[in-house]
Amino acid sequence: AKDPVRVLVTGAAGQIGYALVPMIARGIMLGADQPVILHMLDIPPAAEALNGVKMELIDAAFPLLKGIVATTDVAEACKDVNIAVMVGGFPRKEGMERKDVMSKNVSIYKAQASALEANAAKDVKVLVVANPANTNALILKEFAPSIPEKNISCLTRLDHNRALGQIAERLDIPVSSVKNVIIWGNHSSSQYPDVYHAVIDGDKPVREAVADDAWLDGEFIKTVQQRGAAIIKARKLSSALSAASSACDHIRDWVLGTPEGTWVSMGVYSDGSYNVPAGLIYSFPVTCSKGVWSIVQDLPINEFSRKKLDATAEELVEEKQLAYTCINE
Ligand code: NAX
Repeated sequence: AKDPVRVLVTGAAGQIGYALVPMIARGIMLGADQPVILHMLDIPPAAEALNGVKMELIDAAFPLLKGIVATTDVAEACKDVNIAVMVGGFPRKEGMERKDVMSKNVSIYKAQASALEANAAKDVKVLVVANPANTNALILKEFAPSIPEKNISCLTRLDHNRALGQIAERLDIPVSSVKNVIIWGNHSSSQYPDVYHAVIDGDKPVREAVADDAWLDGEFIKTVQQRGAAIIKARKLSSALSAASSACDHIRDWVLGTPEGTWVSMGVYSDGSYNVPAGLIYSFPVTCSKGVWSIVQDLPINEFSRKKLDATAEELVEEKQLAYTCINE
């Protein structure tokens, strides 16, 4: 039998946490033959709720779940973890300035970066979900210099899956028939959902199948960009089950590899590919093999796409500057 993998979920008493931890304990993230030990972190005001989640995990009697660490101590939570899914953060509340939210998250991610660096397994893989996801991941990278930059990522897989879903709905085909959409850039409404390279049934271009450029260049993009807001409007709560499921997809593909001929979207540290400024956490098309992601190279980018890749990069440059202002204050 395999040794258990230690998986940290921060913000585990929250909505995404509640959907995510049972998926991990059922083997959806790391495979049906991979035992796990769950590490769950939340803050003291949520300690009682966190303990309730722990009680339910015990009650669910998951065969793969070999242990539970539920704590409000960051160092304890990070001890020897192999995978860290960072869902905890400071949410934007009505009337709050962007800078105030950034400042709160900068201090959280700075502290958690140090805790991971000091306590996690040396080859820990980190996925940041909490918003602003790309910039939180960048802060984490900057303050955990001994964690390789290749091991730090943020979640744009939900946006990727939303794009697959919209194409499937439009064509009335199963979502499994659609692949190779791309989310470029920031996990925000400036993201660019790109279907120029997407295909259905293995090789038919999505643009040919849909045969409606106005829809693809307009409503489709907007729907994906605004999907989070639409979910809040409908549910009066933000996306949780889809976010949790996509976080599992992200880690599973990263650890176990992407299928041949398929790429996915991940927010990763830019090396300057596609003329995206180096030093940002930016969502790219990636393939994964043996636990390592690589940016898919040499896709042709037309003028329409170029503008959108640049606009979302520009927003990330601004976020980075704002984050640094907060660090230096
Ligand atoms: P909730 O408010 O339900 O849960 C957040 C949890 O984090 C709470 O239990 C809170 O006590 C805890 N927390 C706060 N500060 C913490 C800290 N310093 N250490 C540990 N835990 C801490 O939010 P939820 O709906 O679960 O969303 C979590 C985050 O995911 C939010 O930042 C949200 O914006 C972000 N999202 C990101 C998505 C993505 O695709 N990247 C999509 C879904 C989601 O909106």
